[in-house]
Order: sequence, then C-alpha cells, then structure tokens
Amino acid sequence: MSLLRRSRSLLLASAVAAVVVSSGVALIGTAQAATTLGASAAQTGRYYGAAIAAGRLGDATYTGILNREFNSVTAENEMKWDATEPSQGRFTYTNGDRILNQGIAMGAKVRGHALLWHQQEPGWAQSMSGTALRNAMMNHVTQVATHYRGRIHSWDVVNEAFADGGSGGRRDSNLQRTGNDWIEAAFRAARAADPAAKLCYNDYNTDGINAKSTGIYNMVRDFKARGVPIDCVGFQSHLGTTISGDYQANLQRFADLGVDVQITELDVAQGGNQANIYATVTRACMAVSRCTGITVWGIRDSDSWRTGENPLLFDNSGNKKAAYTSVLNALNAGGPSSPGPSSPSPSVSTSPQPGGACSASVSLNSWNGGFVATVRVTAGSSGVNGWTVGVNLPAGSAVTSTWSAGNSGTTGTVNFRNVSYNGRLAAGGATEFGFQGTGAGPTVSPSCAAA
Ligand code: 9MR
Repeated sequence: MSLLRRSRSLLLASAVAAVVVSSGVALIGTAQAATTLGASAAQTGRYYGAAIAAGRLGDATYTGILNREFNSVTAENEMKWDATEPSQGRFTYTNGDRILNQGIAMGAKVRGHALLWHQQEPGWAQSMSGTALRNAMMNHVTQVATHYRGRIHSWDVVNEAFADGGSGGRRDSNLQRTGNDWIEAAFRAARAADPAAKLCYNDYNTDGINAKSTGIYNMVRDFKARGVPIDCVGFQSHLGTTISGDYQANLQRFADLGVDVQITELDVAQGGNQANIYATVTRACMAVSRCTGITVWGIRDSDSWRTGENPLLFDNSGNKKAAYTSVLNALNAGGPSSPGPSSPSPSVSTSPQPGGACSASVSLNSWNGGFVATVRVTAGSSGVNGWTVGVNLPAGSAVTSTWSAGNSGTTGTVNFRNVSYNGRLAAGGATEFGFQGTGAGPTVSPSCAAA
C-alpha cells in the first residue's frame, strides 16, 4: 500500500468514525457523504455502473436515473458479435456508438461487452468451424477493439467459456473446438488492438469458491505465469435469494493473482434478503482493494432480463428501493482505495504532487518501443472548472494519440487540457485521460493546474 493510499484510508476511517459519533451522518473527509451511487463509489476510486440499452435512451425517467446515479456504463447487447458484425466483414457500430457516446457525455467509464461469446454469435459464425472460424474470431476481436481503441475502460474479451457443474473445465462450443488456446489468442489480439483497455475474462456461477471459479482461477494463474495479457476477471453475480459465504474470499484469491476484479452484471432476485445480499456484495467489493467497480445489469426492474423477479435497485416507476439504500450506505462506509496497482506490466506509477488546485498521477503500460499512459486528474479541496496537465517526456519519446484530452506539442513537456465533458471536477473528484506514445514513457510526476 502506498503512503498516499494508506494516509487516505486512515483519513477516511477516522472521518467516518468521528462523524458517526457526532451526528450519525457519514462524512468522507471534509466533503458531505455522497448521495449517488457513482459519487459514493468514486470516493474510494471505484465505479458504479449499469448495463444500458440504446433503445431506452429516449426514456426520460431512465436517462434521468442513469445520468444522476452512474459513472460507468456497459452495452447490454449493442457491442456483441451479432450486433457489430451481422455479416462477415461488415461491421456496424451505430448502436454500440450510442452507448459509447452516452458514456462519454456522462463522463463515465465504458465497459465493452463482449468480444467473443458462444451466445449471440451471428448466424454466419454459428455455421463455421476450424481455421476459418478461428480467423474470423480474431478478425472480429481486432476490428471491434480497434474501432473503440482508447475509449473502453475494460473489455470482456471472452465471456462464459467455462462449463457449469463440477468439471471445472471449458464449455463445449464451436469457439472451443477451434483449439484450447482460443482464449489466450483473443486476449493477445485485443491487447494489440487497444493497449489501454483492461482486458477481462467474464463469467457467471462464479460467486464463491466452486469448481467453475476454480477452473477459471487456474486459467488466470496460468495466463499470468506465461505472460498472456489478462488484467481483470468479471464476476457477473446474477444472484438468487442466498449468497455464498466465501463470495469475498473468492474475489480476493483472484486479486492475489495480480488481476483486478469487477462485479459485472449484478442483479438479485427480490425476496426478503434482496437488500442484504446487495449490501454483502457491495461490502465484499469495498473490502478488496483490487475490486475496481460494480455494474448492475439494468436500471429499473422493468428493464431487467429477469422478467418478474424485480432484481434491480429501482422499481418500475424509477423509485429507489431498499436495496438502493443498502448499497449507498455500504459504499459510503468506505474501504481500502481502489484501483490497486494497475496490472498491465510493467507498470510504473508516479505520485501526484500534493497541494494546489489539482494533482495528477500517471500509470504506464510500457513495451519495447512504446507505451500507453493513463493519467488520473484529481481536484483539490475547492474543485476546478478546467485543468491542464504537463507531462515531461524523455528525449526521443513522442505522443502519437490522445483520448479524453487535447494536447499541445508531442515531445518534451507536453501539455494536456480537458475536453468539454471532463473539465469540471468537484472537490476531490477525479477523471482520467490517456495517451499513447513511442519511446519510453514519462518517469517524473506530472504537474496539474486549474485552467
Ligand atoms: O441482458 C441481455 C439480454 O437482453 C439478451 O437477450 C441476452 C441474450 O443472451 O443477454 C443478456 O445479457 C447476458 C450477458 O450478455 C452475459 N451474461 C448473462 C446476461 C443475461 O443473460
């Protein structure tokens, strides 16, 4: 744990403790406890997201809740294979881009879901096999990840490839029949196409230590040992009326392998325990420093794929349910800050400079001859209406592309300025931008100034 992170958690712990005694209202630092899911999660560096559907973005109640509550979005169906490549080699991004643009407009992270999955394969792929299918799969990964390059926080590169039941092995599918190495080939293709995105394996029925989650655990351990580029594991968490007692321990054992963990598709059957189960999941994520965020699989009960089970945080009219309050309280109770060390390797992080209107820190994913830098800009105690970040590049290095910021110059000291949607930061609020470059990445702390 870095000194900064340790002192931040201590500050958080003491602020919460002090306020519980004095007023019963949880306060974080000097700011008031956050009152929305996204802002509450952001207090510890996490996101709180929702799966959204392009077809619902015209519904004012829906978008009202979305804009107010969430700081991450996932495309429920719009970035899947059948949606993005309906006939071979013809790519359609209209609806996927609507989700992306909604996320950008909100200043939210965007999760990409999902590059390869045995369900929702387009018809033309369902009837393929062997080398032709393998080539089509990898082309799909490359094309879609390239289209969204630099815009996606995390990609579900492969979804639901493990079998249910006690085998702990792979599920049979035409993807699997192209050879057991299809998963690592997909991760390598995704990394080459979008080096900035975190690359996740995502699955369900992995909500505790069981044969299926252990099979996935063994795959991730093997990938890390052999340098296959995997950064995160998604735990869908489509839950019934009970939750396994080792839910948190399971997240932790994956985190201990050196990957981030994310709750990616949370919904919980309505019943006496719904609010408690939501709280248990939230507390588990908050307790694992590499648990970087939670996504619920829809907004209102009426938006859910689980018809009749009322599994979400808002009722059909958009009112907050008891489960909402239990989640918000668990987020506001705090926990160790996330994200943990960024996992693309090697990774170097420079510390933010203390004091001032804002501070910035860089985490790097470097390889021989190039790098991707993710820069986190954090406002000081008064908030900012705009920011500039100065990054010193070593001689011989140059910026080749930038996202979520504009840059002046490409070599030496490069100044980055906010774009329209991420300039305003509340006190203590943060945003991220990134850039890719040739040569070596920055090694000294960036400067940050209010604009
Ligand atoms: O919520 C999605 C629903 O609208 C689709 O009809 C369905 C198609 O299979 O996929 C649902 O989302 C799934 C997700 O992509 C992967 N994990 C399970 C989710 C629920 O089925």
